[in-house]
Amino acid sequence: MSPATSDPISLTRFLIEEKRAGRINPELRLLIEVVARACKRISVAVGKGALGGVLGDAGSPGAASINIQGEAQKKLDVLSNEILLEANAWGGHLAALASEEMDHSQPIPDVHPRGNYLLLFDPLDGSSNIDVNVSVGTIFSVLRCPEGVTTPADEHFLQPGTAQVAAGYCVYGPQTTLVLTVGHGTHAFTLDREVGSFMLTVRDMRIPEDTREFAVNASNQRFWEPPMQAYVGDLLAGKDGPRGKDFNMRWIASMVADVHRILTRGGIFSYPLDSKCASKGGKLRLMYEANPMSFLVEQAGGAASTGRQRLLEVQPTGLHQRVPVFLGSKREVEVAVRYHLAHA
Ligand code: AFP
Ligand code: FBP
Repeated sequence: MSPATSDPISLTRFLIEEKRAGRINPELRLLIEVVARACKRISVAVGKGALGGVLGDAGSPGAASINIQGEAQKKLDVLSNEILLEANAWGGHLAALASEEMDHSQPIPDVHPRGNYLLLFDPLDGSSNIDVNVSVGTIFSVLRCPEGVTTPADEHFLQPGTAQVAAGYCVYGPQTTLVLTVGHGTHAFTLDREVGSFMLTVRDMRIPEDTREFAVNASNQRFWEPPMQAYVGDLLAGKDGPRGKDFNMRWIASMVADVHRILTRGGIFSYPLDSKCASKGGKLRLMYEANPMSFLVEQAGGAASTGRQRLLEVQPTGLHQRVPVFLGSKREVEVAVRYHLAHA
């Protein structure tokens, strides 16, 4: 991982240089700038917390607002969704957008010009953390609108993760950090709050191939499949067990924050199949969480799998489809996959 040079590079300059290098076109450049601008607004709202009146559940007392996932929405979920929708409606770079918080995708209204890209986002991931002042984030994924489609619908979004042209997340923590890939490495930009610009702080993040750290919600242990029981059992056995080394565990319950730690210092993140979520296919969302994070992780030298298949090759069948997820340090993900394939 190479630290940023002494010559400060803003996100705007970085994107112009990517365009000059022929890695992105002007439309994609604008799209990323608009998403980054929306993330700045969300960062301000998250930072205000109770002072901005944005904590707590959306809806009225006794009648919580429920999203398509069947989860009670937080006020900041709704606000972040509105910020992203409004910011992306009029720029002419998008054909349609889809959000984890909305039942269906939305084509860009006819009053605005339509572009060639499809944008998917989870406006505020890890929202159970908002009210307790722990890191949350925004995740996004960009696909091409299929050729000849003028009014995109849900089915046009059902492209495998390998078709993504860009992906990223913004983590709202002690710092606000945007992590981005356009398919040529994974790069981190820290928000300079005084200047209001995202500045390149890590070019080419690299995830160590080996690790001694894992992230899982251990309270689900009794619901896991046998291969996951065996895998974590061996991690916990430490240096006296078959793995021959001690492992540490971290779980923030905010995928953005957990993945950011793993991109920064290695580790394996897992949300496996369990008997509570088996009928849904898993807990995490393929299109809004697993695919963009897998793209970022692979571009940083890591790996991402369902336990049985490369995540980016899963053919989506629904906009809100769920999948099991294992991602992070390459060799550790390979070990987790071996346990799953051995029990196939
Ligand atoms: P919310 O955005 O609904 O809080 O869900 C966050 C999340 O999808 C992901 O970011 C976490 O890794 C995971 O759920 C946490 O799951 P547990 O509640 O089982 O710990
Ligand atoms: P650091 O400040 O050195 O990171 O230590 C933090 C801490 O003392 C507590 O804040 C935290 O609950 C605990 O260590 C974490 O311990 P462990 O590493 O065993 O999970």
